[in-house]
Amino acid sequence: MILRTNNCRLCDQDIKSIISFGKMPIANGFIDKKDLDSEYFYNLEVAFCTNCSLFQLIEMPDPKILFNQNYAYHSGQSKFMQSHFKDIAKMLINKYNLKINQFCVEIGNNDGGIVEYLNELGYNHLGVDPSTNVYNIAKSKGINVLNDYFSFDVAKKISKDYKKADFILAANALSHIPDLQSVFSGIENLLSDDGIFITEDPYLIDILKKISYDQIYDEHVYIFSLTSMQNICSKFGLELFDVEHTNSAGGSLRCFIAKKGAYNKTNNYNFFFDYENKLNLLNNKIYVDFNRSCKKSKEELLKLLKSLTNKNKTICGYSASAKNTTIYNYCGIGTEYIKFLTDTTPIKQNKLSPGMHIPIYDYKYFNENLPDYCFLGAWNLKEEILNKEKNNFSTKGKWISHVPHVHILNDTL
Ligand code: JHZ
Ligand code: SAH
Repeated sequence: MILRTNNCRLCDQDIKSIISFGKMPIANGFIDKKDLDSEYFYNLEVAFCTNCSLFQLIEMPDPKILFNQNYAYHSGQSKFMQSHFKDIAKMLINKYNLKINQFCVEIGNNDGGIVEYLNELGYNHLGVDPSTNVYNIAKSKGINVLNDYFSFDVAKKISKDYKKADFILAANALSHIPDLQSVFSGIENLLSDDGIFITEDPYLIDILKKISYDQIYDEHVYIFSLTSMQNICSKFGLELFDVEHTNSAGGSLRCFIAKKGAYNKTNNYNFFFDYENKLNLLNNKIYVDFNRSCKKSKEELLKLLKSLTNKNKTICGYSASAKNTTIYNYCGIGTEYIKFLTDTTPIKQNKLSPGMHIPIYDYKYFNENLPDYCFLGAWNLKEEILNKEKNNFSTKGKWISHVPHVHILNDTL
């Protein structure tokens, strides 16, 4: 089933379409050859609300099609994400003086998450994730987990079965839940009177400035800014009072939210508020420029891949990230340019990439078939990957990245 909206999913006002990426498969829908006939497609198109500025998908598949027993993204595959989650746990302990009897709930903790570290340190916690395969991995680590979609009803049940939460946490999860009414009224219900909800997702301004249009795909039904997040909170008796910019997921906004009036707004909040006001997120211009830049990025990537292929250079994609599904399908990049993708996640291996059907192999295959060029599919993990490859692929071949513009690393095009 496809969830389509013609009005803002928050305030029901007019939305303005920004860019249509065309027919798109499920971003994490890595597929077996035998299932190709039943591959699922929807129309990937983004819009912004002319009233509250919320950047959102017009169409998306039902979350049950995306998040289930076969969910392919496992955060445990990245050391960077692990240390990022550890840092959030440390922040709760050092900045907020987290006490052993306080209760932390994480929405979308996947195969571990922030609660993995809270569990190791003996703190009272609960993770909530609907994808059964990653839920099982988290459970096997001894983490307290609930296999469900966080919603108003689930929040009420947690309040009843456990207690009100002192902290609710989410990383790359809130932007994945279309029903804002249910999720935010659930947060308001579950949060204690002086509790804090800390959530981080890719930041709209990073995406617009880095032309990282690959962050736009079915799972990211919303791409938040401080402005749109505050507009959401204000409808549910909540208030955003502090923000931090983090380098996770290619540039994210970490939002600190509480019951209205519970905390004073910080200098950081005021700084980002002024910054976004100057950018004017209700003005079409910034999105028209983005649309033009996306088209240019597509043309330049195709031009580079064509010219390397004409010179008989071999190219592979390093990682089979969800983001790459948007790039490969929007640009029309298949095996004529990219021979294979390599990814460390077992569930993605020996399958085909969504839509363009590029084969995905493990690291051993990559090592035995080192190409001349690697497209850095997980550019957000550039440091971790380049460090891992400095004595391997990087000694033989070159890296291609499209962020913030198409280039070969350390080369001028
Ligand atoms: P990576 C996913 O996006 C989906 P993706 C989701 N919607 C989201 O918001 C973010 O995550 C948080 C592999 N890898 O992080 C592992 C290697 O092969 O860019 C991953 O499959 N070798 C929830 O999929 C992929 O790369 C390595 O050495 O765009 C990275 O995916 C390393 C470090 C990773 O997220
Ligand atoms: N927090 C991790 C995982 C992000 S993947 C990280 O930052 O790496 C997004 C996760 O959100 C998936 O595990 C998915 O199953 C989960 N998710 C999707 N909808 C959800 C919902 N309604 N409630 C809780 N989790 C949800």
